[in-house]
Amino acid sequence: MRFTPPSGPPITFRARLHDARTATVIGRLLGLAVLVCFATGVLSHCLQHPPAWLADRLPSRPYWGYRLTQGLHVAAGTAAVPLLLAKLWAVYPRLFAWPPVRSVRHALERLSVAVLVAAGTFELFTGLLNTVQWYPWPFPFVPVHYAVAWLLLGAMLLHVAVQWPAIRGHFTRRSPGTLALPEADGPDRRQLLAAVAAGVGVVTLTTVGQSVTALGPLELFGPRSPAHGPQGLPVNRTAAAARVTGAALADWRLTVTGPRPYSLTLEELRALPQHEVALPLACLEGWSKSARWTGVRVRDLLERAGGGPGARCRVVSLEVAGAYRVTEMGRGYAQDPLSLLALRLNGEVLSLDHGYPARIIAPNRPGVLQTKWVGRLEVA
Ligand SMILES: Nc1nc2c(c(=O)[nH]1)N[C@H]1C(S)=C(S)[C@@H](COP(=O)(O)O)O[C@H]1N2
Ligand SMILES: [Mo]
Repeated sequence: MRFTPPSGPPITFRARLHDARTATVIGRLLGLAVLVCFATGVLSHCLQHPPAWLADRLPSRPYWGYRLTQGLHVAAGTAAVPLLLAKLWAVYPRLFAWPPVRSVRHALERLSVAVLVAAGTFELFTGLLNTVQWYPWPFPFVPVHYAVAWLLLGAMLLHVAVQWPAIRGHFTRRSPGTLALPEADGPDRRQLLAAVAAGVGVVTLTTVGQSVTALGPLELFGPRSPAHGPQGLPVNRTAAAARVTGAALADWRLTVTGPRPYSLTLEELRALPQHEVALPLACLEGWSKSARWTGVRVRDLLERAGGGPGARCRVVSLEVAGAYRVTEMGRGYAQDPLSLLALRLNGEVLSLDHGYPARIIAPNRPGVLQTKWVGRLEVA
């Protein structure tokens, strides 16, 4: 490819590795990763902020569903980082094509590429920093990451539509476009793709241990590794950060409001029928870990307050302020026998950081909704 700047000698890029075939091979993997991130991200968003008509229909099974989809979300996003870098590298000579704008169609095409690159970089960058719990920006992560995802999807679909002739010509080894390339380009491309594959492999293996317990030993990002933290579980928000102190808990009672409101001391709660479940805690930042929880079924507590078989509830934490102080529990979750107001974790009384004296644990749910330091349940 040749680029003639307005002044000075022309620059020639070697076509090999900056050709359409390389861009297509990397692009379709990147596209796949983006689609996986998009689908799992929209799902995660629906579980956290369901529209009213959906709230009571959300399925609480399979109990490992969110652990799987959010693990995929973060793994696909992480793998997309080396893919995006390789893709940009493969196509960057085109950014210097001259003249910069040849027609209205060409101008639109370049604009869509600019949006695509910006949105893609933004999503991967913010997502990656989110997985290490670092928020060095002035906007709220979740709504902005979600909104830009739609922009990215739109720009990607437009890009595929505009580039369709080139993509189709290079999609498979037998595509007519491929045959026109010099034989000598083959080994170079294979080396490049092997390097990209190695990059994807390394970032995946060193991060996926945060949700695939068997690969935990390969995890390189210790602070978030599920092996760390009291009682074998990491802690995102500590009791100190939530300003839940021993003093506030001294005369703790669980209040349940509804047609027949009541309140219970911790002793009285412990005297109710206890159930043990094995459920994962799956944080949307990417780590997840299964644990044994013991406590009282949410549906039993709601029933006692006069909530019928279709009862749902609102969960209110003792936490003074915070995005997850109040959470909603739709009917599907509230009535699932696996949903507990847990008092014990892995055989021990909950530690303060894990939500002592009582916390919610329910199947197929984002970690942000597994409310800690529960003070009140409101039957609706
Ligand atoms: N009240 C309250 N509960 C909360 C949170 C919170 O900020 N406040 N954080 C949630 C998040 S984001 C996660 S991932 C889990 C983590 O639970 P753990 O700290 O016991 O591992 O708790 C959830 N429960
Ligand atoms: Mo979380």
